Amino acid sequence: MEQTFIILKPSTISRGLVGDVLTRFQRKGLIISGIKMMTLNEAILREHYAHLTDRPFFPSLVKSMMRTPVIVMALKGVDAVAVVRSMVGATNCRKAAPGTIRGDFGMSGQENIVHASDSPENAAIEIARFFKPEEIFDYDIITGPALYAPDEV
Ligand code: IDP
Ligand code: MG
Repeated sequence: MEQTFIILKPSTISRGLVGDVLTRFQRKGLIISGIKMMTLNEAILREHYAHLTDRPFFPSLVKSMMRTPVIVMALKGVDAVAVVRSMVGATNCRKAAPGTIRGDFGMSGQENIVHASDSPENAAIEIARFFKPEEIFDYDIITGPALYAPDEV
């Protein structure tokens, strides 16, 4: 089953929204396969946001991502990457549709609550960047037959 990678950003930690955001993912039926709190540094952020290093807002983004510890997660589900991106919404919270996480919880382009992987390939790279193999868990969930039809998994 597909996995995606999420960061609950310092905006989520500072504003006390961890539970609200996590609840959305769990209610949707995504399975937490890894979760931990960590402090990010400039080196890992330069890798993670390599596509943005020459953008004028990059120094501000790095500073923002190091303002508090973050919570990183791996979430598992059928089509997990696309499902989570649609739940998260557009990058700028002011433009994100109501009903999405960014649309419901934020007002900023930079302070936009969560990171979510944009492809299965990048999800695998990001999970390997932020987690040790032994921090990712594969387990059966008791709701299995209520969550997917047999031919979906
Ligand atoms: P995404 O998070 O929706 O995938 P990316 O383009 O990958 O968006 O950008 C990564 C992060 O960089 C965003 O989530 C946001 O925090 C920040 N960012 C992107 N564009 C801007 C901008 O124009 N101004 C300030 N911050 C930005
Ligand atoms: Mg991105």
